[in-house]
Amino acid sequence: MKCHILTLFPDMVLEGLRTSILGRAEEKGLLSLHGVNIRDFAENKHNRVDDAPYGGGAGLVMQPGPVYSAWRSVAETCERQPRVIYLTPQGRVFNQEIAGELAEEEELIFLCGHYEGIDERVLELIVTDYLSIGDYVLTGGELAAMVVIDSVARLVPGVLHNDASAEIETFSDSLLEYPQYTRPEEFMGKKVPEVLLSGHHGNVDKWRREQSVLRTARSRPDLLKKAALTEAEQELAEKELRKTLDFHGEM
Ligand code: 6GU
Repeated sequence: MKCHILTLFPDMVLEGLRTSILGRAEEKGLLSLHGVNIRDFAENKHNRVDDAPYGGGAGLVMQPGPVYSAWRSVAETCERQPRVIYLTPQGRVFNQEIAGELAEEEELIFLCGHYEGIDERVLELIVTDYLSIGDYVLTGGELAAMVVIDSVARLVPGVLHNDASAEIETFSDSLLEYPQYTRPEEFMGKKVPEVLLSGHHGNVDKWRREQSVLRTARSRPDLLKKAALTEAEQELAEKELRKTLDFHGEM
């Protein structure tokens, strides 16, 4: 998979993403990250790419020309025109399902805005997808692009050592992950749950599944609606849910 990132801060995005697993994926040729500095396409000798908003108001708006030229410089190297993802709080809220959908693409272009945003006309011309990473405001799209690229790239076959681990964990079945333990067997007086030391895989799986259900009921009960639970698991979840409600004095 090839990701082009159009941004005023390519080093921030590339250094962040290359620090760990994605850096190794790039060395293995499974992933290619390409930063494009929008400032390199400035149309004046001061390298300015922003100006005051028409109609007045606070802040600066990124001009359409440099953004369009930066996109063209990538698009003209592509046989098929890649989707162009603009990171903005106005977008559709990103989730694991969208990550899975984007992971199918061969090539993607991410556009990061700064200041008060980007001139609407160039967005209308080049953007295919508007994505937000949640209901809070960031100073720019770079951190959001890093979040999206990280979660998409780890779904590309071979990027994770263990392909199964991409599937087992949180959200693939609408349940949160179970707790994990490693050595030592006792830490600060706290013991590893006995069942995990038993070597009985059936019991271990059963315990982990219960923990997933309990955790989801406790912290993300909204996810339970989508989870495929057995009748026993549903009862377990409801019992835990009632406990939590009692605790918060809501019943
Ligand atoms: Cl995608 N961009 C910015 N600037 N802020 C955000 C966001 C994106 N998602 C949540 N907040």
